[in-house]
Amino acid sequence: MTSAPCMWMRGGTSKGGYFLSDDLPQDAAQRDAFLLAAFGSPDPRQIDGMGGADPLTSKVAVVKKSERPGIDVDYLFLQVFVDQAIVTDAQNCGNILAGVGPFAIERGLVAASGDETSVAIYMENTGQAAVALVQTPANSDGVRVVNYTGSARIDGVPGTHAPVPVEFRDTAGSSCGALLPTGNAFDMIEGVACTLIDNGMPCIVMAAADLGATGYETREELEAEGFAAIRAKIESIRLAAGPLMNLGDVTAKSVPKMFLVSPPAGGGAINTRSFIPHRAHATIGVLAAVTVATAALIEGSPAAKVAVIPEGQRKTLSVEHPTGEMTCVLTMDDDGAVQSAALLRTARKLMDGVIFA
Ligand code: NQM
Repeated sequence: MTSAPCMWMRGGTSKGGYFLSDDLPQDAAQRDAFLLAAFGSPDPRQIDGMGGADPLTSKVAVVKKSERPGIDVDYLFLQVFVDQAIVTDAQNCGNILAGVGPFAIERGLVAASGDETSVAIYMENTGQAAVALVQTPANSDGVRVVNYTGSARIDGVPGTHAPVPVEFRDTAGSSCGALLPTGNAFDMIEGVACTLIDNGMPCIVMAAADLGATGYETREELEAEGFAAIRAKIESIRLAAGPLMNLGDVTAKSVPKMFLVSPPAGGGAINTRSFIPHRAHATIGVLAAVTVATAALIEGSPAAKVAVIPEGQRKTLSVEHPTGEMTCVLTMDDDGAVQSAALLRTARKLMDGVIFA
């Protein structure tokens, strides 16, 4: 296969290619070879392909109509590594998820049903569901179409766009089998207190101060030579923690994500810097934000020690990141476990055409 129909979209603070499942090779090895060639990987500049030379812009959504009860579409997320010949389905992506509802309506997999269309999405990577609300007003011909313009603003994206609120339920243990795969609020790894946690994204949460960081560095500072020793320590913690999180050898995997947390600096609940897992994130992952916010609620954890948590069974937690914040609304059950998480994203159609490998 040398070409395929593809829509290029921004989903939240990420960007990538959205494909109908039928438009890609069904054999995973052939599909991955096609995507590597189409994105221009492996190459740090991805000069011979469509990838944006950054893990946040080298992403794929594969979407199909679902046969599952109560679900509209199935979404498989694929991370195309930039500088290695790897395409992995070992993680989910809540930012790219924000474009899946609009894409499904654009491609006719879901009929627009009112001014807002609810799209129930099964996330194949983790076997869990999310519901996205997409604006679908009628145009001058009376036809309902996806609207991308509006006044919703998310940090990390210039301007304002139509809101795409997304709700997740039952995300605990999405990839690790349990919220806390070791059963502990924290484990000591290489002398650092680490919460090994998965509420939608496998993450390791550590106090920035325990690693000799402030936690308020810019993305550039986190990726600079002066931070190399801390990055090396973070990677050796990650490799040691992978098997403890039921993820096996994570050398060539994009999970777990690595979090440095510190007290909020902008009136939020907690401040974060993340490695995904080698490049520093420009903002924060969606499911990663849900997971870190959940870590902040675990008594005795490094995150709880620096977080400012409001009272109540429904908590609005502003998770600060290098270029702003992401607000997560967590609803807890009577036992204090997080039952659902809601977040605001936006998405935009950038290009619709044919991609060549
Ligand atoms: O955690 C980047 C992103 C992500 C993942 C990454 C994400 C999530 O910001 O749900 O969205 O962690 O590789 O797109």
